[in-house]
Amino acid sequence: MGLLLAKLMTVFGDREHKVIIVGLDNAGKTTILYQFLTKEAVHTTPTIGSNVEEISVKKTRFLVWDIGGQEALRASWSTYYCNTEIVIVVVDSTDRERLTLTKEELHTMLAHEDLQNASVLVLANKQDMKNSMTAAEISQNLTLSSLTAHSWHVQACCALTGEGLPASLDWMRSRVIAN
Ligand SMILES: Nc1nc2c(ncn2[C@@H]2O[C@H](COP(=O)(O)OP(=O)(O)OP(=O)(O)O)[C@@H](O)[C@H]2O)c(=O)[nH]1
Ligand SMILES: [Mg+2]
Repeated sequence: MGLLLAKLMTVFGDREHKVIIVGLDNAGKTTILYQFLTKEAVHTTPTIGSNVEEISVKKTRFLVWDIGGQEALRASWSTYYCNTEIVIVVVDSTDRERLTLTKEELHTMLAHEDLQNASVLVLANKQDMKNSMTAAEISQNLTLSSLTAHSWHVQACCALTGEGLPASLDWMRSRVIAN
């Protein structure tokens, strides 16, 4: 009965779902957060700490935490994990040099017990840049297929235009409804 009630509350939008946005500095996390919220590209500065906004998609409410990605801030990511239902990992698709570092951060993060039930959305951002890697290349380099314990999805996007972001929100909504 409790489970049924929780599911009905999810469908009818009474419960807020916690989402965190992580990824290396300069990946485009804050730009994505505000593109989700305002459907516009905002001017950003490097995030020290975090930003948090509520985003509604067809009555499903997400509380979305955008966390600073600079090296010194990454150790604090774990303080945001508790009760997270969806982890968004933003990748700068032009940043080939640091993709291995992203891979390490991703797999370390997903081994954390607080994220055992979280779904993972990888956003291959900056697709407007002509030298960007494709979503498939990023998926392969991050070895996403090895993530058997987590539901995951990779989506190409451009935070400046918003391309790919509505599809991302639809996937997020389908995940929380399925759970
Ligand atoms: N060309 C292009 N630039 C982008 C895109 N998304 C973000 N940027 C730019 O990338 C830079 C960094 O964006 P932010 O959103 O501040 O990056 P961040 O991941 O929040 O960085 P930290 O807060 O330091 O972790 C900014 O100059 C953005 O305008 C994109 O899709 N295409
Ligand atoms: Mg930021």
